[in-house]
Amino acid sequence: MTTNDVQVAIIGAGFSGLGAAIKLKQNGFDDFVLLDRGQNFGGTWRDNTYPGAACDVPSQLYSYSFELNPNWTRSYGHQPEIHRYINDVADKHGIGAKTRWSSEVTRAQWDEDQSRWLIDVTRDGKNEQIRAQFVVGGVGPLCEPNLPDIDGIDSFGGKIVHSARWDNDYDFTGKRVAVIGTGASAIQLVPQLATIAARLDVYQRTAPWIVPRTERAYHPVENWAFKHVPGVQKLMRATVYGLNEITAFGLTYSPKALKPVELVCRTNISKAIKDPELKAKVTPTFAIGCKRILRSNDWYPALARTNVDLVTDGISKITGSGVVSSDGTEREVDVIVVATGFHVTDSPVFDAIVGADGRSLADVWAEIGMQGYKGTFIHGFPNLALMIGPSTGLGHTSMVYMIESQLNYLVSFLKQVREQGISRVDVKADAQTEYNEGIQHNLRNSVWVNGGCASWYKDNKGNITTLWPGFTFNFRRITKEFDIAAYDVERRKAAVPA
Ligand code: N01
Repeated sequence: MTTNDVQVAIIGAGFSGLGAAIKLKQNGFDDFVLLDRGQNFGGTWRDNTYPGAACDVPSQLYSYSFELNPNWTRSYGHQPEIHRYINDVADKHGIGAKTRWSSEVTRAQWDEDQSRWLIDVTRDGKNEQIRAQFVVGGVGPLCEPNLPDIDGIDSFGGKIVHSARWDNDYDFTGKRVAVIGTGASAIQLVPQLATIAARLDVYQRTAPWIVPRTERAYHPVENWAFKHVPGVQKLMRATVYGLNEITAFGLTYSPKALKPVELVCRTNISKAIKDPELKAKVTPTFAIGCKRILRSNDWYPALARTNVDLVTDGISKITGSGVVSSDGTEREVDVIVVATGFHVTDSPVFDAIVGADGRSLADVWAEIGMQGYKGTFIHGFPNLALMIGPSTGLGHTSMVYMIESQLNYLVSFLKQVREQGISRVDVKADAQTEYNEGIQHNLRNSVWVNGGCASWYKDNKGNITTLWPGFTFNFRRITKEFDIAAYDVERRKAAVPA
């Protein structure tokens, strides 16, 4: 088995990993490698190719600030366009040459004697090891599909496809389809399938709140202005950012402030659905914002179609030929689409990362919950920076903003490493604990805690460990400079004069 030495190994070539690679290169940290199990850049935007896949964050916010995209064709980007943007940025910065594709990281273990991370990689079926001083984890929280544990699912004789592992060669035309789930992915793919499927049964466990999607095509004059008139796109971006931050106030501090949004959603339902029974089924029973607020204009019209059935009885089992709901009805189908989300707080990736005391992230977090410091460093896991780590998720604006805040922190950290000859850092346990107490304190009045819903924002103990509570500019502020006082630091020993 070959072993390669690098200063920094970046895992994952999505927005986080690519951003890290660009920032490292720009700041003179050239000794790095980017590892990804896929074949091109994009991460979740490469993997989610289901029909209708699009972003529910305005396109003006869905780019790096240092690579604005004047060519967005719409006010909300669709998957092919976002995927293309990410790959164009990677090309422009020459990151492909630093990237190893088809490289699946199976384990990363901190070796105290060598003061290095030992990273096991399977590449095209062969095993390799990479020895790195620092690891940047850019695998993202939405990378491991969650397959529902439903009785009999393995016995289904037809096709099963997860929304994040779409089979674009399969023709849904004229098929009898069941879709399990009514989250962000399902509400985008169901309206598309509804127009071609013979029959579509949508299995809803919890009705989501849905606001209208104010999507429009950009006029060529707007694209021209984005490209040629200095400041226009930046001003538009700043305006959209500011408007979105208002929602953060309601979500975190005053859920009552979201009532007008709820009214908009109720009107949305009333306009599209006349049948009182269906209307009752699609009206959520928890406070708006507790689960991600979704955006769609075609979800309710799709449910109102004659070939679509919204099933709310719950699934009791899956047979060889169909889905049985809790009232005993079996609906036969050719294909089951599972739009059931991702392993967020229980990702298998956490088992593969093993820290200084031989315990994995999964072991540690099983004990204390998914905790970190500034979403990036984890006590006991020296020299590891996680992108979109604990308490960095958002319900109201672009994750790219959070990623760029973490990139600032990462670069500031690496600059101090370079300037001060730092060989090992580990965030102090008490700094991490205090930080997380602050997060939980800020969450206490939030809709995520008090809104009366179950969501993937919570871990299995019911704690919210995925979300950043409050305004994102506060996260930008606390990640501006690497605050070395919060860390235990070891420096390289000075060379002994001969
Ligand atoms: O997954 P989800 P998603 N039996 O976890 C249901 C991002 N995203 O892929 O609500 C029956 O939200 C589950 O029911 P319930 C975005 O951050 C972004 O849709 O738990 N049903 C729910 O309805 C989003 O939040 C974009 O009761 C089961 C659904 O499956 C995240 O990805 C687009 C079940 C899962 O919803 C995940 O979205 C798409 C079971 N056993 C996604 N298990 C953008 O536009 C689960 N469900 C940026």
